[in-house]
Amino acid sequence: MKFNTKAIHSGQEPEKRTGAVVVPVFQTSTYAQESPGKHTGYEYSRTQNPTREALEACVAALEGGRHGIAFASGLAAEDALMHTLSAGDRVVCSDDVYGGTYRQFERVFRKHGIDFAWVDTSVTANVEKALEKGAKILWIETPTNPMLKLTDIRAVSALARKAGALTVVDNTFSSPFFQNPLELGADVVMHSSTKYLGGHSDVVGGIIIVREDELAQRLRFVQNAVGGVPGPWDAWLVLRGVKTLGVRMQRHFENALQVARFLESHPKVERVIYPWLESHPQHALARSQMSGMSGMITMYLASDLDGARRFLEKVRVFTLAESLGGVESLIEHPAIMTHASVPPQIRGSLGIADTLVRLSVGIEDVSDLLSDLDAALAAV
Ligand code: P1T
Repeated sequence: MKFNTKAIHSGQEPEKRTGAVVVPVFQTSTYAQESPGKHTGYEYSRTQNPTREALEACVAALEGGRHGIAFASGLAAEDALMHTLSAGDRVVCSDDVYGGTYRQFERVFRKHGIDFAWVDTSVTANVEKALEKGAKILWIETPTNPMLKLTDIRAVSALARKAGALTVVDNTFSSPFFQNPLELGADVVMHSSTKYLGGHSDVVGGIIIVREDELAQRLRFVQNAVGGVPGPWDAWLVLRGVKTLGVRMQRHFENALQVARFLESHPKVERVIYPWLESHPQHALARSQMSGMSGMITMYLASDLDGARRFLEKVRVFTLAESLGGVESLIEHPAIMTHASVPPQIRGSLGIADTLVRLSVGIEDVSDLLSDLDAALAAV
């Protein structure tokens, strides 16, 4: 089966008792047992829930994995992966990641004895060097949030395998429609399903996809033992979103490419970063490991913080808000908003400057997006 067919059918057989075509919301915390320990396979909703299972099976199929394990947020999914480690373990990690990922690793797990080495994984040689000291996990975000740097998934997964480390890819910025890390050699894919998977900015969620049964079992154990599960309604909302993932991503891509080209030619914009522009330094890598790009664009304004503020206050079709990946276009200021939890010095070294603006291009009519940006750029 191809992508859109899987998105609509995987894990979503008509319900057995009534034939309901849409997977029902099993809004129940517990399940009746016939005799102690004699049950239908469902005991308690933290442990098993049919709505959540449908979502897990569907996204696993989209990523080419065998197991999906869903969580209440992207950060809860990351937390579960970190809980498979022990004190003394080391993680080699992309230096440019979502601010909340940095905060969780540095401020929650470091004090439990996990060591994090932050490296620019867009340079494969840096990864090779960092793995020399050993690691349990190589954690990459590609494209990164917010600088849209890419890591060569094939190359670094092979290095990690040799070093005995698992490769985890945060695939949130691509979605499974444009990039499938497991097929490129990674061991684990993680998504904030709050973003493209859900697609409508109405639910927070996270999911992990793996191929190996043993690793899946360890993660299932953490899902149940730690308990960061999504409720059935939230699982249902993400599953509904996933059905249209393919058509939405195509439109995000079309719109974003036009917006990126428009911004690149605009005198108030100093530099546009979008992996599908020929000007992106890793455009060739983008074409070799992705089949297209989402609606995420980053740009430097030819201005200062005040100019950036005026621009962000002036947009009308774009909404000034954190998050991304919904049908509506969003825009934000990483240094003040999504990456405020990254220390200023590190932000500076990554390029997260006061004039940096991040766009999540939605699926509206692109002419309205272009005129909105043009009008707001006049205020810069
Ligand atoms: O917000 P949550 O569902 O917990 O997911 C965290 C997360 C993980 N990975 C990436 C790449 C992300 O972008 C995020 C969340 N990011 C935002 C809220 C944001 O505006 O960038």
